[in-house]
Amino acid sequence: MNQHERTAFFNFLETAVRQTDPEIAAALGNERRRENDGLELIASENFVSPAVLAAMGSVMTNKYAEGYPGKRYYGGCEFVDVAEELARSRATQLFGCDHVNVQPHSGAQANMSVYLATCQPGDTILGLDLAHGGHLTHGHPLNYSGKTFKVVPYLVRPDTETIDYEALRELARTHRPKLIVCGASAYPRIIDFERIAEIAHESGALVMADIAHIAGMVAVGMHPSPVPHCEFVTTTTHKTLRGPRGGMVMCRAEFAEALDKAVFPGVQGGPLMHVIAAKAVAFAEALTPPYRDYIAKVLENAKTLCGELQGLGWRMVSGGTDTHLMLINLGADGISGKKAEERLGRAGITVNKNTVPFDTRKPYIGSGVRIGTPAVTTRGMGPAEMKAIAGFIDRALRSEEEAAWAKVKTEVEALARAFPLYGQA
Ligand code: DSN
Repeated sequence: MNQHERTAFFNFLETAVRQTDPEIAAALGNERRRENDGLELIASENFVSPAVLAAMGSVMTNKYAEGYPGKRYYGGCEFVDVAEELARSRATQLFGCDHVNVQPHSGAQANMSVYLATCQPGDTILGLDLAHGGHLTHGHPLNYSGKTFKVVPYLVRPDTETIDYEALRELARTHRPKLIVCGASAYPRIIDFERIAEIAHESGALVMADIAHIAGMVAVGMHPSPVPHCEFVTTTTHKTLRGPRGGMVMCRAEFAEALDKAVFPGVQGGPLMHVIAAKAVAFAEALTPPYRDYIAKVLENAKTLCGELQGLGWRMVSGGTDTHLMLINLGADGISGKKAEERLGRAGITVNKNTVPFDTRKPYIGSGVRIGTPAVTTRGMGPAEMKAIAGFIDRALRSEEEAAWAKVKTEVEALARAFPLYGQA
């Protein structure tokens, strides 16, 4: 689509909504403008293509299709079956897995399905601690995973702030878990899935790798794949994969039946067929050479942005990044992550506060901010823009006055508008 067609497409969508619901139409228009005019640096966010968006906003939202292609509990599924089969075969091709279930509505439900397929309530699981980069669904006490299972968290090393694989081995030997969960939400380094699988298997555990953040890199071979080593691999589809908001699970052939039963009827009812159609579109996009180039640029941009921030005096967790994300450690005496998120927000830069390893602040406050390059790279930004963005972040974080943030915001908007999104001028 060229710029003119994009503008017409998005205006049409908003006009269609405006005729029945002007309030939601206004919110949609404002969100489109917010996305266009600001710098989106939340590491888990991205901008989908018009094709993905169109598939999501399609007639397949109307269809009930409990079950799986060729074996549904409702009639009239012949075309949604086509969508799900395409999503499955493309995902299998993308990741080289034996089996995939593309129905999970989210990453949380993908993970829940694996727990249901492998564990009983009260079983022991090991997961990376939330403050050390893990995820709520990897065993946090407030999450179903922490409430249902006996969870033993593992940590990063205090010196390198990278996963302490030897301590993990000791925990596995001591606790004999049913499942070791690996993968992370806020971890900037390569994860050695092969080593974790070896640790798990030596203590009789299964392994689930949650690659929600790094799926794009795994798909194009720019991060080692867990698929040959781990029994289960879960992901979301909307982060680096740049598809619709949703989840999926890959597994070895021997677990296919148990997994499919865990997703439906175990965890979910009717699948979101419009989202599954959009997943198929995103996977087709991810199988093309331009997507590979995109991921290479995401990584290059992350390295550049991280290096520039370090040059400006900011301390980065683990001393750098191998991935699409980085974490600034603001320090126990510095401004909190919450305050940093607010300051950057006033300057038109969207990030999220985050805990850092061994944080003394609570998660809602945190001592860090997480920054990622997938969304700005989708807009076409490169190393020159990363250098400018590092300067904006530095100025916004060090300022204490509204006028200073407003000045940065003007510059942020000028940069953002030079890389228009979704047909905006
Ligand atoms: N909320 C996601 C993230 O930002 O990493 C994980 O669920």
